[in-house]
Amino acid sequence: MITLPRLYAVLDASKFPDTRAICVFAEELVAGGLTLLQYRNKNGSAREMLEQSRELKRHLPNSVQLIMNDRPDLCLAAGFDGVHVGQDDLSPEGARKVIGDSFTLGVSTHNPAQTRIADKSAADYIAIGPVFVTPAKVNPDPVVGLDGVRAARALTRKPLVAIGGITRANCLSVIEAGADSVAVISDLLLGARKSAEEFFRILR
Ligand code: 3NM
Repeated sequence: MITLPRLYAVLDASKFPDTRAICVFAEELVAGGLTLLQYRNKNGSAREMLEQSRELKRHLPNSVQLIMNDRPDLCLAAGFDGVHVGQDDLSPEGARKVIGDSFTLGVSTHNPAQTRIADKSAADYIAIGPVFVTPAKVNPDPVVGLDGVRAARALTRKPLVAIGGITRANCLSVIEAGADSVAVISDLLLGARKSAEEFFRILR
């Protein structure tokens, strides 16, 4: 069973003007204690994703785990450590065939039926969300709330990552509801280092 750090940062490429800004942001997060980062780019071409993710890898210490969103092929091509798939991407089993057993594999779920299936799947960890209203996802699923986190916790012993609208102000309640880790986009964007440090302080 893998262990997830309390803070799971999601770097959404659409929030940055260029690759340099992406790398500076990631380095700041790492200076704030971050050890696991997902690269997410819903609008870029595969070529742009590969270029940006390779640059990220080049800028960060090898001790930082890098997770590719959606694309097992780009995970391998970029030399990342794992991939995170959604309900419309390759299934966990399909993704596992591409990346093999030694890579980390996560899957997004949004309701108990999906969490049950994910629990029996090839995924190493399960994400549940959106916990709260989120500004960062187009067409999000219905908010599951803290009760949704508790329900997911009851359905799986796999590491559970909560996502969606999580901030320094509400993250402790999410961990207390049973999540092992909180995944965050927006509340890291302003002052990355300080924000990461504060998440770790609150969730120690
Ligand atoms: N996935 P923020 S919610 C990328 O419910 C993503 O699976 C979600 O961004 C899900 O921390 C979400 O700004 C957006 O709310 C998370």
